[in-house]
Amino acid sequence: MFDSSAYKRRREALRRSLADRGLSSGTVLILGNRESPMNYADNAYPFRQDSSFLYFAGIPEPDLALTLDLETGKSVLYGEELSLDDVIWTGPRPSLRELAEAAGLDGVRPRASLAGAAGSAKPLHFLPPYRAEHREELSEILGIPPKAVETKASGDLIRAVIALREIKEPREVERMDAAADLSADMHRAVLARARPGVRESELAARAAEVALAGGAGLAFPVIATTRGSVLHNHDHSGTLAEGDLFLMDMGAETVDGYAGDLTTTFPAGGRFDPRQREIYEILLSAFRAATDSIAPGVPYRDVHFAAAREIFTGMKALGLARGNTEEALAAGAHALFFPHGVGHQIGLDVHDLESLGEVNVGYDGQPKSPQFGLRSLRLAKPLKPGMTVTVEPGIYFIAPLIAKWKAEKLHRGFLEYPKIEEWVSVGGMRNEEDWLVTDAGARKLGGPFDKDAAALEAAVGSEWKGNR
Ligand SMILES: [Mn+2]
Repeated sequence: MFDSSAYKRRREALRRSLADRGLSSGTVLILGNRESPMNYADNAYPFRQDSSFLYFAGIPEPDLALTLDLETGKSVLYGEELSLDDVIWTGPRPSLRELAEAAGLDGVRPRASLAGAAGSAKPLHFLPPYRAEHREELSEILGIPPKAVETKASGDLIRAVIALREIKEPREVERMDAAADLSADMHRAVLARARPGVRESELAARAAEVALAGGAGLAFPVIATTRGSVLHNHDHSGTLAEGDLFLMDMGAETVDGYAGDLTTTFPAGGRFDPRQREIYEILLSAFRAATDSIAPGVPYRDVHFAAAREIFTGMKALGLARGNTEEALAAGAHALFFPHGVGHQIGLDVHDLESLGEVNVGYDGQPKSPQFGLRSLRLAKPLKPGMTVTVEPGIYFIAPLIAKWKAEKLHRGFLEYPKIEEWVSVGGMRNEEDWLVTDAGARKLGGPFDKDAAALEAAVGSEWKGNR
């Protein structure tokens, strides 16, 4: 946890921001998460506190709730003291009063009294629930059906929380740097152990080992695969073979909840073949075009298109595409190779704030484009200093997608299907780093991590060569 003054200041800033939006009465309710059963009640998933609760109270314990009275500014922690029975199984934890003190909260009340207190609050401001138990609890508090709960979530609260959380404080940037560094260590460890014959699951395990040994956890389930053209491939049953590309998209979460999210693609045998190398160089130039364009005031949509432009231009140079690049980008032809967005905000959530609605977080409430490719862009709005984002262009040869577009004669003026089909064996690749928007432009989070082809080739399997 940070110092209690950090949380006090954040709650005060929230109250001011809501007042600026004309909201100065009623109560804000932020529900902490509960344990979530995996296959029976006592066998739970690893506990993860709600990120907004972490932001405003910092306490990583289950079954808590926080209220903020907008008139008085007083905040209350709702929870139950552990019984002796609990302590036998879980060990002691600080008393509620000590927890409240650590978070700079004004008082504590029994968790059981929350429904009554929240039910009488006029009005009650809450965030949209993403867990069934919160939907159910809010449904009971409000006396409305569970399905109606989302529609009653406070738009002003959503916008105020986004405005606060998306600008990282210096102490948060420090944690984001740490998350990026530990995530890079996971990637380096996998690079060092990779060679033909090693199983994907061994490399996934190696990555998790580094995260856990670093005192952290995983920010999201590991992607570690020789089939990089499957965008979110969580299968680890394959074995690395000479000629394969290996794609790993994984990151650590620090003990206080900050996420790293990096992707590296490298040749399993330590040498890109000529075609893989050509595409990898295009990927890196797309990546650099994207990071070079990050600056305050620049819409992230432009960063997306900076990468897309390099990819399409590169494909033209290889004879896989043709025509006017700007027209191709406007039509969405590049999305055959780059069907996802160039990145998203990152912070306490790996897709930061996504539970508050992608259109609110990434588009300032404006509608998203329905166009294939562009519709997967999670962040399009202008950047501000203090925002932390991922930059993750990718280039893929997705056989079913190519076959479908070819059959439908889609973007025939821009895409050379027979030529593209010759390159399908390259599969897919993505490169991802986490970046901070600064007053002057942007900087990478965490220390250097050389992604040049030669540097990756040298690092692959170094553990076996004993040269590191
Ligand atoms: Mn990402």
